[in-house]
Amino acid sequence: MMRTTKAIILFFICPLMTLAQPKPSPAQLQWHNMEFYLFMHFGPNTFTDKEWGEGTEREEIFNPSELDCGQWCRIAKAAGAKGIIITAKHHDGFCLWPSKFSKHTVRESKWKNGKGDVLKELSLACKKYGLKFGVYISPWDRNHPDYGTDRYNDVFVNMMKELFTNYGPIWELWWDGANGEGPNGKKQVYDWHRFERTVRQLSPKTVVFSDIGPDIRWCGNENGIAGKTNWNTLDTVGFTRGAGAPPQDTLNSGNIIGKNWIPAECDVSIRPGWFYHKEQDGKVKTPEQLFNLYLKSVGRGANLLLNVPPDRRGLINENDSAVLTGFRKILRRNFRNNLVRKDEVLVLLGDTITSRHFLKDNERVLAEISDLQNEFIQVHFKKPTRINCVVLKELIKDGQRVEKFYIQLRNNKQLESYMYSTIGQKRIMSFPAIEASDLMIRFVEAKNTIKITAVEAYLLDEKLIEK
Ligand code: FUL
Repeated sequence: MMRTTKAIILFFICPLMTLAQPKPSPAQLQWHNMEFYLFMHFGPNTFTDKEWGEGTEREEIFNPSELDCGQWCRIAKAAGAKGIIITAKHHDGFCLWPSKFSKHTVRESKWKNGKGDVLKELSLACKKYGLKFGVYISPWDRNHPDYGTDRYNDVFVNMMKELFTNYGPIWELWWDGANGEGPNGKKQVYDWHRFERTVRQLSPKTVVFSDIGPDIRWCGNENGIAGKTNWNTLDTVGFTRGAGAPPQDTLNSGNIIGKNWIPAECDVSIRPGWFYHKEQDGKVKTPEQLFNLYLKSVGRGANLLLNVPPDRRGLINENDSAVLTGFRKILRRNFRNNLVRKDEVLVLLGDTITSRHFLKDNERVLAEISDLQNEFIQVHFKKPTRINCVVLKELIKDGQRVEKFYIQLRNNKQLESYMYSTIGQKRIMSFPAIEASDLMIRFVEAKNTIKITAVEAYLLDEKLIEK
């Protein structure tokens, strides 16, 4: 009798538990596949050598001599980036489009006699080159006369309406957390609920970034580095954007039992500053440094948003573009040759093979593991293979489940073990090279049945392994 009651209760509770596990929305799932895209900080600061404009800069200083958004897109494509997010309005309030709700825009500048529109040019170029188009719009506005009053919330909503109506589809919208004083010395009380409603109504497929989402969260630093433990889930109750955001280490690793699916995006600049400064032409990161950042962002299940600021000509500088080409080459060369053949991947229960790769729900699940004590993945290489990198992926469409696992690499003389925590969209693990006859992946803790969609191994250039 007791047993039956228990069974009935479990029958009702279990599906609920599964339901309660956060999962990505279709738009977030698509976002996860974007992996790497470019950020472009461009505006009056490009011409004044500032990082934060005062909002008092004369509009005429914005005057790129050779602006070519096609060049930005060609370089983004060549770098393997899948989209571009541009600072449509930074904290100085200058609009890169002729907004009807501001008098501090490209229309008031000398560029193309006030007839230019950077957003129009970039959104069209992105379409032409097959890149996603995203927009950064700073809520903080050091120029707008209404900033610090209720009227500014209308202004901000109206500006977003212009963006969605005239330049869509907008794939990602970026809300910066900074909230300082405006021209009248007052800080704005933002109507975030209204801002969110506006986006959802006008463009339900747009993913919205801010410190705490709703769709994408900040990774807690501007160095482009996600946590070694990186949960796609976050609790946001009691937190706000900006000063009231969760602690940076929480943003960096997420919350293991977080209620909302809000994955991390890692933003970082290819140069020391966000905006272009000539004196930083010699300080562009190297292709190897970018590869290292890739391992620490994409390789930890986050996305990489790499800032490449156009210069005063309105072009991506030659130094930056050379580095991006180099980065793409390194990526291609090192991840070209997956040394694991699909038929070498086994899921073992003791000595018995329990499953090979199979198709499920139209998703290619390579291994499904529910008995953590006894089941594990084994790659038995046909012949000993030198590797220093293993890549795993989880089927995150069903939620993020792996909490703790270790990999073991074996040959007849050596057994090396490395412990890790989360996997998520992608986990890239690198270690000193070893000639392995077998690779074992053993799971220690998980929230639910584990579904692995990729098991890969590579031999990276020795100097590229994660330090
Ligand atoms: C920060 C801003 O204050 C910086 O200027 C830059 O835009 C960076 C991406 O976000 O909060």
